[in-house]
Amino acid sequence: MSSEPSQLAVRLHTARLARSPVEQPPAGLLDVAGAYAVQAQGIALRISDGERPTGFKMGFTSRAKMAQMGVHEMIVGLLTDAMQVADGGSLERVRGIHPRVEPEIAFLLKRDLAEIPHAGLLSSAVEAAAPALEVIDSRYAGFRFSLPDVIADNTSAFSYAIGAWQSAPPGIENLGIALRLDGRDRQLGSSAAILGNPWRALEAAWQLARRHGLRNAPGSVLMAGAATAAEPLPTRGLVEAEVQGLGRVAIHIV
Ligand code: OOG
Ligand code: MG
Repeated sequence: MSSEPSQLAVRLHTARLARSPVEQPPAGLLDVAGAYAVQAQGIALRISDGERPTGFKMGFTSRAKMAQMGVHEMIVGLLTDAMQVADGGSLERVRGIHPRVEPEIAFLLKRDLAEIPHAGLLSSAVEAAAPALEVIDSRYAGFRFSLPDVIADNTSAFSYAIGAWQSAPPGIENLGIALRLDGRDRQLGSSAAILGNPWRALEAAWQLARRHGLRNAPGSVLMAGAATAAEPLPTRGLVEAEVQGLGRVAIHIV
């Protein structure tokens, strides 16, 4: 195994395509800035495969997720069109290595966050909100990673689905959130678990995007991060997230 940071992006890209996990890089190989550089190399590989960026995803914005994965700092990753599944659409379980699913809230961005000069203007960048599902799939063996490892692996991004956008969403500060598998509640939480208020995920994304030079086109998505721990993705069946007052989104696992 090579321990060069520049080769890690290729190893992770190949692991995803081959559905075969890789070992974590040696501790200390990467710092956070170096990990975002590896993430950017990985995105460039996906773009050269014909994919198009569709937005950002925040990670570790809730204590439930931090505790589940043992990482205690927020992270940001990039979404592409190849990851998107339509609401009501199907996702092939075999495309993943060891996928997990989590309930989220998504924002539709009408402006590039990098162009917003201060946090007080951030709400002007948001067009709408929607319930969302994220399917994560670490490219590391055992779904184990350090903070730089998971950043380099584009924050385990694998697939996502978004429900109907609501342009005048109800107050989203404290809404009940459920993750259901075949109609059974598997995780229950509140949007308040996301940094105390999911709008704070927007500010955190803005800060990280500025720090790491990420840009987004108008019409991009921002996933605020899971409100609950993730569940293993079932081999078949219906996976659904419902956010009280905001609606539901479901995908079929085939
Ligand atoms: C990293 C991604 C975290 C979230 O919503 O907190 C994330 C992982 O858990 O593998 O997407
Ligand atoms: Mg997530």
